[in-house]
Amino acid sequence: MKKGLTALLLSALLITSFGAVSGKVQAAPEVVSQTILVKAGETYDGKGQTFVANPDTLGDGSQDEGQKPIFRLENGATLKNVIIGAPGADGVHCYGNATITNVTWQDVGEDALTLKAKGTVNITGGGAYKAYDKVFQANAEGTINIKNFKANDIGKLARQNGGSSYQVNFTLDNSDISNVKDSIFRTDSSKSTAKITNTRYSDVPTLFKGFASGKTSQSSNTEY
Ligand code: DGU
Ligand code: CA
Ligand code: CA
Repeated sequence: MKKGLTALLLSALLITSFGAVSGKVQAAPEVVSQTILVKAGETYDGKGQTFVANPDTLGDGSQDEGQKPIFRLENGATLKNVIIGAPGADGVHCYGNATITNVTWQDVGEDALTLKAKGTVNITGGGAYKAYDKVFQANAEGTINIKNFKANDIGKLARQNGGSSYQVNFTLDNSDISNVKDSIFRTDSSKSTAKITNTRYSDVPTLFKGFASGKTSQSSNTEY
């Protein structure tokens, strides 16, 4: 119908020009060829920009180990308002305490974020999608707190490095987790703990895997 088509074209034009004027059109992804370093105590605000790895220098986002991160956070650094697209390589590496706010992994690479040195990582907002295996990886003792987060189509939400016996405390609060292949939290350490509160989940075979008895708790969660 001619009238309908004209109206459609006109609205498309309006939306496009409104986007351009308001500056809300998504910029092209930034291709990162060398890991971006966020120094101790400093904040990197991505302002909603999408970042992808240069597969030739950081990694192709496959399950191959040894890929490099897109962001490396020193102790006490903050990463916020960042979208990590594909390829995601080895995501974000945290050396000590870190604050991760409103960071979304659209297509998780080898994994999304790794705790590489003792510390507490507070992840608030954002989400992780299409993780063949792990989203968050704890390769050092510490705490990983996940809040107001979304995850869909993942292997595990968080995994303590296989075979390690240090203590990791995991918490998940007020989040939406769906289509999980393995579990939400997994460890091999009898010292580690995990707690899930106020979370909605669907298609999750096991919430906790490998934890010693009495080390896990869950409350006010909804399975749908
Ligand atoms: O034995 O150490 O998957 O940091 C396996 C490896 C493996 C780590 C981990 C990671 O657990 O490479 O990506
Ligand atoms: Ca790995
Ligand atoms: Ca990794």
